[in-house]
Amino acid sequence: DAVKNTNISIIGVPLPYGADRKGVDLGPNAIRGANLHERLSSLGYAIEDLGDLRVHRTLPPPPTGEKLKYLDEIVRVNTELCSTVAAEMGKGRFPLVLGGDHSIAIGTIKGVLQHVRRLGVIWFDAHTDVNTDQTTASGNIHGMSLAAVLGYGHADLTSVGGADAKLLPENVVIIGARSIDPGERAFLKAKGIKVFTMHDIDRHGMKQVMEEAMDIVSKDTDGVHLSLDLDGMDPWDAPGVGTPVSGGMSYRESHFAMELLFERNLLVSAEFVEVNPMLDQHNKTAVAAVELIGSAFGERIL
Ligand code: NNH
Ligand code: MN
Ligand code: MN
Ligand code: MN
Repeated sequence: DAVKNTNISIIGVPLPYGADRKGVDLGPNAIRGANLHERLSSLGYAIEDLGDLRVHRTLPPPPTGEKLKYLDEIVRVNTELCSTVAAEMGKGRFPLVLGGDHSIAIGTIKGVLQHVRRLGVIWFDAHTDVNTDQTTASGNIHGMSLAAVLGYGHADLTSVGGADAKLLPENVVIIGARSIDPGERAFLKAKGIKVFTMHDIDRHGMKQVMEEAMDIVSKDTDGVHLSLDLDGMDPWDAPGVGTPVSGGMSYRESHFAMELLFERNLLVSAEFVEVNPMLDQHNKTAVAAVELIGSAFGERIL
């Protein structure tokens, strides 16, 4: 078992272009505003907040039908994120990345892979994000990030941080899925990626799902990354997301999942993405993100 890392580096990535929706760029500060630092400090962690990566504020809209919207800026920011994450891990610190849209998983995971070659990933999401430019209906790159880190999709995305550093499909689990595109279904089947859908959570309960999930991602790996898309939660508890889907993980289910994750002490890195304060109610979604972070880092009710 890894020794608990008490040094956390916070990296904000105010990137909205992968979701092509205004407001996700405000996510990192909304999460900070929900008392992230205080929460982690009170748990005994030493925090260093590196601030936000620089993201262009305005870009010309992509042509209609574009299958890789804002590709260049997304690649540029993810490349910088990759080096930042790798540098922090090189100092023995735990990178905690705040989104921004889910395309930032490309930079985060590629950076982590530079230190943990045999990496497991837990992907909490209503979606499965395994589209490519060949299968996407939206052209939104946040729906392609998991495919990219597995080595599939446009070469500019798969080569961020080096094309040969990639995740193995048997070391990835997706939890909470309930909106899967036809091309994604085929991809998941072909690669044999384990998906715990909302149906599985209903049927077996979060305890069994998490135990199985953690067994899978920890088998023949040296660390686990948590990539948590807030739209995995039910929109009742996390309304401030760009693509809400009904029937998600409840407040307690998602907290319980984080508590179980902490007990196994598997995490080497984490990211919390897709918080959109412009679509939120009283910063509820950012508050939920901070509460989930608290649970993942050891907070207990009693
Ligand atoms: N699957 C859809 C797409 O590729 C939606 C993706 N939206 C997300 N993913 N929020 O997590 O466009
Ligand atoms: Mn996602
Ligand atoms: Mn999603
Ligand atoms: Mn494995």
